[in-house]
Amino acid sequence: DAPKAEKKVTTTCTYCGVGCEFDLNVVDNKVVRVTSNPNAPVNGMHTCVKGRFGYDFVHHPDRLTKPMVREYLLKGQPRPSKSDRGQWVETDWDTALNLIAQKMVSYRDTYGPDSIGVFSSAKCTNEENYLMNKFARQVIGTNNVDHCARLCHSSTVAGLATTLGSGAMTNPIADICANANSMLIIGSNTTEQHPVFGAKIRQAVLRRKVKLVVADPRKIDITEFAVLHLQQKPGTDIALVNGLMYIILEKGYENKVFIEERTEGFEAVRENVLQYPPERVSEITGIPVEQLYEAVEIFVQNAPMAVFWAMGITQHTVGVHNVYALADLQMMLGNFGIKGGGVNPLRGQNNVQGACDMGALPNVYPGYQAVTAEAAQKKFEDAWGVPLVNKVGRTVTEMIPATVDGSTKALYILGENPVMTDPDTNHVRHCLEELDFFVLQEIFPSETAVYADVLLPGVTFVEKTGTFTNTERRVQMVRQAVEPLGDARQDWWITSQIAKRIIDLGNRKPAAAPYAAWDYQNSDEIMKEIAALTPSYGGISHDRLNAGESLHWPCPDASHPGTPILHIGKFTRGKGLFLPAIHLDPSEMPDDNYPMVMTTGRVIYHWHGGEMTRRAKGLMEVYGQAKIEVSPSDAERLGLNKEVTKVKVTSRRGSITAEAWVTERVPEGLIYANFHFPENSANILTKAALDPISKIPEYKVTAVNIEAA
Ligand code: MGD
Ligand code: SF4
Repeated sequence: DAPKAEKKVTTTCTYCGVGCEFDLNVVDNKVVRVTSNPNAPVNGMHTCVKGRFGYDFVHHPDRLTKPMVREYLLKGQPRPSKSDRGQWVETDWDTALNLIAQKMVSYRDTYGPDSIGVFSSAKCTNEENYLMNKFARQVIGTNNVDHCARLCHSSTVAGLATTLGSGAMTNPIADICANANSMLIIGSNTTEQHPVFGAKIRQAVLRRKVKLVVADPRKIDITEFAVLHLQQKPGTDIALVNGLMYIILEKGYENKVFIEERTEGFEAVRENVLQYPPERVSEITGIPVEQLYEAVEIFVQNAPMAVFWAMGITQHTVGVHNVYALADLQMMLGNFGIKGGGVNPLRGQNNVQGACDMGALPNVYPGYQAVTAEAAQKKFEDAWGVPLVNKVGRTVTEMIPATVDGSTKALYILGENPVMTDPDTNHVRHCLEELDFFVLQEIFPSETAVYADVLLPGVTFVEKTGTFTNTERRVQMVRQAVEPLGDARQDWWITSQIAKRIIDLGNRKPAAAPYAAWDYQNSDEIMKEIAALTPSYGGISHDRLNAGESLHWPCPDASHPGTPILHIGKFTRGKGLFLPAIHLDPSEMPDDNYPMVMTTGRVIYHWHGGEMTRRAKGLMEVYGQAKIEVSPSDAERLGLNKEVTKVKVTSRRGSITAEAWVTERVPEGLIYANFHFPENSANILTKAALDPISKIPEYKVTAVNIEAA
């Protein structure tokens, strides 16, 4: 029996982009349980298993509680060897922070600001992400700042920003579930990855008889609620969506008035789509022609239709074109700026939407103000008191490989675990060995920490105050419930201390300017600076959120109620831009040596690199080791049985061995693996093949060989 709660603190979940709110029950500075809060705007009384039971990582003995520096640095000696950075020594904050400042100034002076890279964190608050953007740009003088959106929805942000002018979800989930008459879920395992949304969609299907079409290479759980499951081969979504548009045009179902009045570029898409007749599409995708016609009838007879997608669409070398195709489809049907419609990319991390909004991206300041736009550059130069660069910086997927030729010399990473989560783990390890100087700000000694020179103890979401922005663009409070463990500090405090010391030590001193300083006393002050410089957050404040308001950006001023639905009357960019999407094969196709396809993702019980969920007892009891989904026919061919339960999977980059889960969720020729456990992470196998526009890796298609182990 858990003891009676001393106090309850309402906060926002740290795991996924749904943004559930709940109460942390605290006794003796310890969270003892999570209980529902009926006023929670997105989820009401509902949470998923991670939100409810996944919190014991907070008090886990592995937590970092002291700054740590490698012994060789404290002794002023050379690094023991490339692959060995030597002993950790616990130290005090001043020693660690001063050392970082000296090193960063020396790299900037010797090799230039672009020799330093900054990774921000979608696990951290808006306020902390804003500071990481300011740190890179104002303090260091580089646009080399990015975060894990690069691995997740960079294709969405790039694709929708070009076609619509705004890269975010257009309609809130409550609106869609109340007003859509049909839905297309394409490349989103909604019930496992956004569980509370998955439950709401199921309810809409059961109670309102919404017609659900699921397009997914796997028979994921939500297909049970679908009237139609389109089971395309991985990497063929462009052909599928172009094929649907072909049929829409063939039948004359396109919304001519909407196309005429609200869009441009339609002719180019019409011509492109004519290259995708249903027979060709069926050949590329493996979907029967009749099902393509059936899907179109469902969407047209049951308007409005809302589209949902996630990483099944974005994590491809054609990720951006996948997004163009879905935006084109919805423009063709006129499903924008209305209740129950729109394009709805489901963002993964709790605050990946906010981290993008806050300018933790190499091409934009907060609020998507382009670094290449003169007016934006001047605005931030005037605000921060330093000259800024107008050249787009490097992405996460470029900064790490750039260690090999020495263009990245030093990295400052906040709350990311690239050794587990970037593609091609062996190569990532090699690249991190090449780094001269690496500061990691974490809550745990992660797999990536092996390569760090300084390890700074940040705090978890229950020890900090600030805001997260959920996938619906809804800004919500995160409230401190317990005191930080040991000497751990709020992440915004740590970044500010490093910034101040670099400014004091170096020769890049800001002129007097309204937001030049780093003297924040709390995260509320940072939010005021964000609001002043970010038009879409202009009216957002901790005061309004603490008073019970739930605000969707754009919210330009203090009296604005927020904007739940985007593109009403006109698109953010003016007219919606139709852009042709061209089908190309994935970077790796199966061949004689690697005849199977592996696709990858998470399972409901774990979170990405697993640092937090592998330290949650309840979750480990249910899912304590990696399992690879294998189809019954492949299992039979491989000779899997009660005694032979493991498989060895090999790609051109490495191999892993793990338990097989023989299941009809995957068709013959396809396996599904996750990246939660270091010894058999799918990323040992994946390839760093990037979309040329968004630079996202193709996590969803890898050619592999599989044998019984
Ligand atoms: P996480 O495991 O969430 O993944 O990539 P990452 O962001 O690297 O790492 C976050 C780290 O932050 C953890 O180590 C955690 O301990 C730490 N942390 C948590 N809270 C805090 C805090 O408040 N302060 C600090 N300082 N640290 C904190 C995720 C990335 O992975 C994403 S977003 C996607 S969508 C990709 N998906 C994907 C896939 O589908 N397949 C494959 N094969 N790989 C993938 N990798 C990608
Ligand atoms: Fe947390 Fe997402 Fe689960 Fe809600 S659905 S409790 S936000 S992990």
